Amino acid sequence: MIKKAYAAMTALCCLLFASGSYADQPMPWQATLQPAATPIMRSIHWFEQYTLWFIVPITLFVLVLLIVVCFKFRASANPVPSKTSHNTLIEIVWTVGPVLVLLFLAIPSFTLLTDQLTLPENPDVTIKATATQWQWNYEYEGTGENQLAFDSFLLKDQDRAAAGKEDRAVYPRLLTVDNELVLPVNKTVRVLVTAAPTDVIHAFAMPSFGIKIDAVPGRLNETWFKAEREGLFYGQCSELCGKDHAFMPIAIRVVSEDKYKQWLTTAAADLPGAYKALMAATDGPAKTVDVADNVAK
Ligand SMILES: [Cu+2]
Repeated sequence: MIKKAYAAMTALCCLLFASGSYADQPMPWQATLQPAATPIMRSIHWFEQYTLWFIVPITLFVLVLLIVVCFKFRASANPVPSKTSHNTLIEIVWTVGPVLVLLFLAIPSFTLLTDQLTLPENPDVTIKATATQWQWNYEYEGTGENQLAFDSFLLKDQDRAAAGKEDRAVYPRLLTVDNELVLPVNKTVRVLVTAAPTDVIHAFAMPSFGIKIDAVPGRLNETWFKAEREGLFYGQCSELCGKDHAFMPIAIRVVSEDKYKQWLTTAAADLPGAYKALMAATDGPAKTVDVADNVAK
């Protein structure tokens, strides 16, 4: 029931956001999680709300107890304190109560963790993200001429015009990159994450997808996601990695499978050209309609 209501709210949020020129990114004064774009993130939204049903009443209950004790048992009102040291009933209640609460939290929590960490058997696309101080390198699965790999840097202000990324609502400061990761919608994507051999630890994180995983030199971590709507999604390196840690954003452009395939074929030979063609096809009014359609389905 709560899950359904929450899914409806999330869908409504997506519709509202889809009506303007908007990419999935942090908003000013945002206090909640970003709208979900994957089933895992939807579960995280649900789990957050579910946990609050325990946290809020318990916090209020403890607060009330403290206030009652402060007034009822203060020295002036209660000069001779009770010397009771044991009460079997109370001890059973305060042991069994927390055990039950922890069980109710642990079971959905471990289920969610297992879903997050269990890689789907046959991913549709595999990519590798390698972090270096301070940029990301993305490699697409493939060999020979189809091999595609490129660096993704924070886009400098002076390069915005040339890249066609002057609309700061869609291409925000400190989150916009020169080369986005382009991936198909409704497909399972496996992400291999590591850092360059002599580098430091970074982390690959995409809030709307509910993924965050360390990029460790000499070690290959795996995660996965299935984006359910098209759009431009922003994340950041999430492990303090040095002076430019705040300047190595992650941008993922989720597009239809056709557009993805077109981009992939062109990108190996002409990366800037492939982005230009893709942006012409996805940015502007066309994108707004696409996203709204997706949510409606
Ligand atoms: Cu980093």
